[in-house]
Amino acid sequence: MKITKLYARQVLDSRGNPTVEVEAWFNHIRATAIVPSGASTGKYEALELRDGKKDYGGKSVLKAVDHVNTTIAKRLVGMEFLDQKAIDEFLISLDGTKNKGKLGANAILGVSMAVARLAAKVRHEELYVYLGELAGTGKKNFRMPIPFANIINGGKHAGSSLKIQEFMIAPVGARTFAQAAQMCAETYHVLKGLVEEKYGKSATNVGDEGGFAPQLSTPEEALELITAAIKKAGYRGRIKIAIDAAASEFYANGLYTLDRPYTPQELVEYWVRLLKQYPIISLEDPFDQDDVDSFARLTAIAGKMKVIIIGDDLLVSNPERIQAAIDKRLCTGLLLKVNQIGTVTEAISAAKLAQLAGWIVMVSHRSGETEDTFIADLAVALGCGKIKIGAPCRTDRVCKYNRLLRIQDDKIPYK
Ligand code: 2PG
Ligand code: MG
Repeated sequence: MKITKLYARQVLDSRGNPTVEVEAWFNHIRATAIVPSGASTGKYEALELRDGKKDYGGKSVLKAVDHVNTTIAKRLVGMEFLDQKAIDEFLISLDGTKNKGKLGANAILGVSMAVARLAAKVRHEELYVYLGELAGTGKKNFRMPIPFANIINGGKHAGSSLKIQEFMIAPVGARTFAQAAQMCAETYHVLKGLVEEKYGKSATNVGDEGGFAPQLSTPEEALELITAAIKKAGYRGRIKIAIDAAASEFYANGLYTLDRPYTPQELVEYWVRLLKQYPIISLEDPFDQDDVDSFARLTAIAGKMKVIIIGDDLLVSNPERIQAAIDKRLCTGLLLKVNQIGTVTEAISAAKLAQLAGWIVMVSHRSGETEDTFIADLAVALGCGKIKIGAPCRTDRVCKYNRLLRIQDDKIPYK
């Protein structure tokens, strides 16, 4: 079965920035995909091609759209689409650069995801079933993931002075995904009340991922609020906490600037104190992407405390960087973002490599999202048991919860 038409257009993401939507066609059957976009992007990510002209403040993606409609369509129309690996390898070689900088990772990923959706559609399979086949997971390994809900937003995703980017809740004690979603939503609403009480009504405005963004300045303030909300919602012990520091964003000249400048060693000690004090189960990007010594130091300590250290900017979902991190024991978890690497096949390889090393894998959204729910299916297909999809607020986040609620009805077990 061959692709009969490929078409891309510019659409908008949740921040009102342009992004690439791709349609892949087989006769009258059409499958679409929309590419997400980050704000705290790692410096080793595949290249998101933006026009840099005056439209949309330099952010239009018409060049990437044009690459799909001309260079890529010219070669892909007529190609077998049931062979995802061949399609993705072809796209990689057509680009020819290491960071997908010629065609743009946004152009390539849009095509890669749309082709996978087309294949699932033509085979009358749910997307997660098809992705499971690509990953070689097998139906018995499909799992509903624990949602990691970012309910206090800071860093580049909010307008407060909180340097740490994400404070998440993880309903590890739920029995089903529906219960997990309910626990997140209820705690979120209790938190809203607490935030309003303490910081006033305007503090309940939300950041890019739907979490609240009150004027907090220390991580402890955020953790106290969340701990109180969990307790008041009645979920003490059943909801744990996770942090994404996105530390590359507050690192310069060898120092991390939080409430004051911290040396890498001071920051290691600070994290250990926080891990001891609060029910934190995972800590993402606690250090800058190049500060590998600190990653290794904290990972060794956190392992004994059963806390997962997750690499995001550090790994950029890139199998080569993941392998290096496995060898050097830099972390124990992979944050998997399809647009950091740029094709479905490479994203699946990244996940399998991490799983093989005994790491956990957490599939993740970007701060700039859309109505596309591809990552919900991917998490179920990989059976990885964890997904980061923001707060249960705003349709760009809620659509992932809702897709998972629908998949759950196929009787997929939780966790
Ligand atoms: C992160 C992500 C998603 P961004 O750092 O993990 O939460 O943010 O998409 O801005 O890189
Ligand atoms: Mg991150």
